[in-house]
Amino acid sequence: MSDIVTYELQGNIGIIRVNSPPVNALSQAVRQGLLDAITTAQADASDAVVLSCEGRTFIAGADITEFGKPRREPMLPQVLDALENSSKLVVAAIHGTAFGGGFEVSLACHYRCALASAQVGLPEVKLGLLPGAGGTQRTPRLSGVKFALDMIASGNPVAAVRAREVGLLDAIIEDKDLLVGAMAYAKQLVESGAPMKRIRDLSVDPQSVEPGFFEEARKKLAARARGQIAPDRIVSCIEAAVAMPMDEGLLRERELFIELMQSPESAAMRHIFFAERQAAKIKDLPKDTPTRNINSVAIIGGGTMGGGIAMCFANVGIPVVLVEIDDESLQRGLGIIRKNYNITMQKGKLTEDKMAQRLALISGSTDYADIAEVDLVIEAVFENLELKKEIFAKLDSNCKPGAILATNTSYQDVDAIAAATSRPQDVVGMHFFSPANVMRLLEVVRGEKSADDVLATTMRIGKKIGKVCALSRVCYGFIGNRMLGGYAREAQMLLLDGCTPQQVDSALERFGMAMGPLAMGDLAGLDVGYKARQARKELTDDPKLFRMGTRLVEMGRYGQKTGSGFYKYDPETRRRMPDPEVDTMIRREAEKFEVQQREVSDEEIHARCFFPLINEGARILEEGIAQRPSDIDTVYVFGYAFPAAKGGPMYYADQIGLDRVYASICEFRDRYGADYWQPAPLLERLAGEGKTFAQWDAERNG
Ligand code: 3H9
Repeated sequence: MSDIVTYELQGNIGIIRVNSPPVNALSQAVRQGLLDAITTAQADASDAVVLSCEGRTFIAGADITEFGKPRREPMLPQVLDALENSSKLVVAAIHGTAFGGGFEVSLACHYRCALASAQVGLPEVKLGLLPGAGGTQRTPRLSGVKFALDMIASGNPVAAVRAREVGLLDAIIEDKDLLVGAMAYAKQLVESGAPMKRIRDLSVDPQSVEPGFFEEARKKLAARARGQIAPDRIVSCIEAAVAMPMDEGLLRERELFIELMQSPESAAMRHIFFAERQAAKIKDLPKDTPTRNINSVAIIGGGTMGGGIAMCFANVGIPVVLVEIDDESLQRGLGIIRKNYNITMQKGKLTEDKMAQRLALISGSTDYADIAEVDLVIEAVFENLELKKEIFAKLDSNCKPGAILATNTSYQDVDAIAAATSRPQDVVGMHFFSPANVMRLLEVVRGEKSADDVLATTMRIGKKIGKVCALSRVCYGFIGNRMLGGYAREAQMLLLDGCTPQQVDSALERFGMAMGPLAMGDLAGLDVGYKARQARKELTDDPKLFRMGTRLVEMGRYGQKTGSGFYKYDPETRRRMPDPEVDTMIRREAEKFEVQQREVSDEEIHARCFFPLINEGARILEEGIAQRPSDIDTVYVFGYAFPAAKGGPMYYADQIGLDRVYASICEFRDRYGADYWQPAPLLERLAGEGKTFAQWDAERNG
């Protein structure tokens, strides 16, 4: 037997231990080890077998690194059959996260016990997949159809106590030592003559499913699936669990699992899974770079952004001081935080106790002397470089040596801000996205002089507060906002060419964007972009540039906050509606600029909006602003709601071919001018060599 899976007999209990760091994923070696261990147990003196894992978690799923590679026996279903058909009673002992194939392993056991802190889940949908080792058939047999469908289609984890309530777990182990508790539980089952509970022997009562239930579920899921097929196939599997005997249901599940495994959508989502984890790694920093302790935080500025950031820290138990210029602003800021928590509580997502605990961690001050001892300060005031410099000079004279001084700026020069202090090595950018307590992305901006341990600490704390971190060097707008310029520009240019706002937005939403750029402009406020453009002297003075946004602001249409922008908004529901007044304005502008309006295809809308993203991404890579193409994908998926099922803009470009992207950009340059369209040198080179961004990245890293 391997070291990865061991088996030993203690008294009348056999113990299978999986030890395959970091997360005990079901690699070929683990599958083989499990099969060998359960086979051994059949012939020894054990009355029952406990399956447990070493390290931080129970089996966290199939080994995703093996996907797309040649099959290597034994396959997981064979291992599960051996567990389920074992003549000795098998008890899974769960700690950490029993996810995907890991939870499916436990479902093939006869009983499941877990620590209260454990979670179970079937997150395959987040990889464009479905549970492919019986999860769709066994889960509804235990928890009922509705719970199973919610759990599998959302991919969200279920806390052990809840899982016990719905029947997915049989016992919660109170003992601190899970193995001791699980062995006692197994003994008790043996002594009480508990039956070998094989979930396959249960069935789902068809009467428990209301007529039309699956149709309705399909419709709801399609509305939020943004073109993904996995949710639909999950419904088909659960339907099979109700309508078919176990073996037929398993076959159906396998067939649909294989279909998804081969889909471009799953390949893209798996790319994002690894891209997300890779993005947090800083190439030139050794793994063992020391980090500083962060036990207290101050936020300068109690506006929407500052308040949201404060909540991120309070949510993980770190005390935060919110600093404002006067008491009135402070009370307003604290009031917004309270209101936000209240809304979450009313939605049932937070208990009153938890809310009180979190609020108690947030205090306020108007005096910098009160933040002298904090470990991390995040400045979140409005975008004015002079003001930020002033604040950093004040932080420099008030904060203890070694405190990390971070700015949440979206655009400003982090090096100029750092230069306002005597300790630029302690300064870093932490660019949160709004609403900061919800959005997953955190761009960590590395200043010229940011110290290694400051960067390593910022990455660590970012992960602690639940963010997906990606590193950017300093430039205007960093990775995300810098790339966005051309995307937003073309969305408006398309209007001049004859598109309506809803045509542009819908085409991009059909592609999978959560919200089209014009509707997004209305949400953010058109006046915000208008003011930012006025401050940017380097922009071309072509009057057509952002003409529509400018005209709308001049008309007093700032977006949702004034009830109208590119659209008009229902005051009750905030639903967007096309506005004939906007269509007329667009036509007039086109006439003025002598633009011949025409029919524009979805394909052109995609190319005009996404290719500038890709082109700027190529420049960002060449300049070393982003470390890797996959970091850019991470930024776009987690910060800008680019569909994960398309893998991010750089991955998408690789799939459609850089030669095609390059050729289109050249065509647009000939049509619209080189001020707007100029292929990035890296794109031009790779297109010529027939390479992808991923290949370029792999070659660079040897
Ligand atoms: C499946 O199970 C299909 C089956 O239904 C059917 C089969 C027939 N495989 O996230 P972390 C690596 S689909 C390989 O930073 P955390 C990860 O890349 C799978 N590697 O840790 C990273 O590597 P590195 C269903 C994996 O503590 C390291 O482990 N399961 C896998 O923040 C640490 O990861 C899932 O989708 C894997 N399955 O979170 C669960 N998982 O250090 C996916 C992780 O080189 N995993 N790695 O960068 C997770 O959700 C989180 O990793 C977990 C730990 C919550 C477990």
